[in-house]
Amino acid sequence: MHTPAITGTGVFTPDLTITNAELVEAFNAYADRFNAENAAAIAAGEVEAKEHSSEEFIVKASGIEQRHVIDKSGILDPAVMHPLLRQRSDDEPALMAEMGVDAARKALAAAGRDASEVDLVICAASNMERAYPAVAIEIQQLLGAGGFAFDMNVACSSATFGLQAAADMIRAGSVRKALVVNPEICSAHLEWRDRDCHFIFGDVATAALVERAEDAKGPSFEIVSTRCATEFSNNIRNNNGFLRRSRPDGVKDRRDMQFMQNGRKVFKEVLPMVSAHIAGHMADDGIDAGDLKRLWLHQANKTMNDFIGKKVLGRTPEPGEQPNILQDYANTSSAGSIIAFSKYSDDLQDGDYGLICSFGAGYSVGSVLVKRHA
Ligand code: CO8
Repeated sequence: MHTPAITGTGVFTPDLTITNAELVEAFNAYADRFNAENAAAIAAGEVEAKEHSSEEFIVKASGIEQRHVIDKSGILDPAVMHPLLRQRSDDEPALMAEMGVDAARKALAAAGRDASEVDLVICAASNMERAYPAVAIEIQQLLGAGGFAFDMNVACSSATFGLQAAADMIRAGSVRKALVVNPEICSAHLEWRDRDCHFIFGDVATAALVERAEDAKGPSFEIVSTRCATEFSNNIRNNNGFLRRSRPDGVKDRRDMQFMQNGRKVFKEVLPMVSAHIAGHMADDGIDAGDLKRLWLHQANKTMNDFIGKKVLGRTPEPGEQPNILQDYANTSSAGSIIAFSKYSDDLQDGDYGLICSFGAGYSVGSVLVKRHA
């Protein structure tokens, strides 16, 4: 058996940002337009009027201040309200592949490795822009990596589940160097016309290189252990899929083809699940709260993270112990905890322990216990 380690990470951040002020202005213009167009139906009680969104609510309920997006013009146009992304020919790189390759190259550079040394690419994300061929295989080809590649989807937990799969294969010896890539184009499956969720998501891509610990050229994070768990729930759901054409109702613009959630229920049900999951993982590995130097949590909601941090450490985390990036990136699904890990891990000292944890649709929760080797 071999010991796996994360030796490099990379983040692709789209240049464009949408502030809460821009988002709310566009949403409210859309709502006014919708209400004017549907005035008679609203007056007859057949259609519900759209209420305004508010910046204060967004910051208070989520902690999100802005989000990065691939396209901003369509999202902020009250007549469009979704990103406008150019149709690419089959000979061009897919958008997810392009974003993933950027993050992967940064992870390889951080580890001092060449893509030709990689023998596994996992593209782990909450939605794939096509059914097949796997986006991971395109990333493998664009990078010039060897071995094999496959896609996987566990929604917000895709990255940690991908890290577990890569770490287990490195342990067993079936691969030697694995890239886990998480391109998340959340803006394309978010319903920007729904004020309950229009502020939640942003776009990004992350990547992590996992190698045998003995191969690390510089500082690394040994993957001490991983733990994944799932429990079926309809509270976060997207019904888009290949059966769409076969549905007898013929409705093209169904609400359930985009992201849907019962946010309150998710909040209440996922919090205890995650806290118990982390506590169980740490207890089985003999790690006390006092041993844990950092928590890189899924970036969905600041209050949620404050609660989990307090529960896991048994006290309010010191600034920096549980870094949040959601104020700048919003929820980027599986990429969130990896952005936090990538940006806030260099200062850990030799022998320090930290824990990456994701949670979300499924429900799913994944944790990765790491140990710094400086
Ligand atoms: N502006 C003003 N008021 C608003 C707005 C708004 N934008 N939105 C809602 N309100 C109103 C509501 O209508 C409600 O009014 P009333 O009390 O009259 O009914 C009131 O404000 C309170 O609303 P909520 O109860 O919904 O507010 P919460 O405090 O619960 O906050 C959150 C809402 C932020 C959504 C919160 O519940 C939350 O964060 N929940 C957990 C969410 C979560 O972690 N989800 C995980 C999803 S991510 C995942 O798994 C990946 C899926 C795949 C990726 C998809 C990419 C698109």
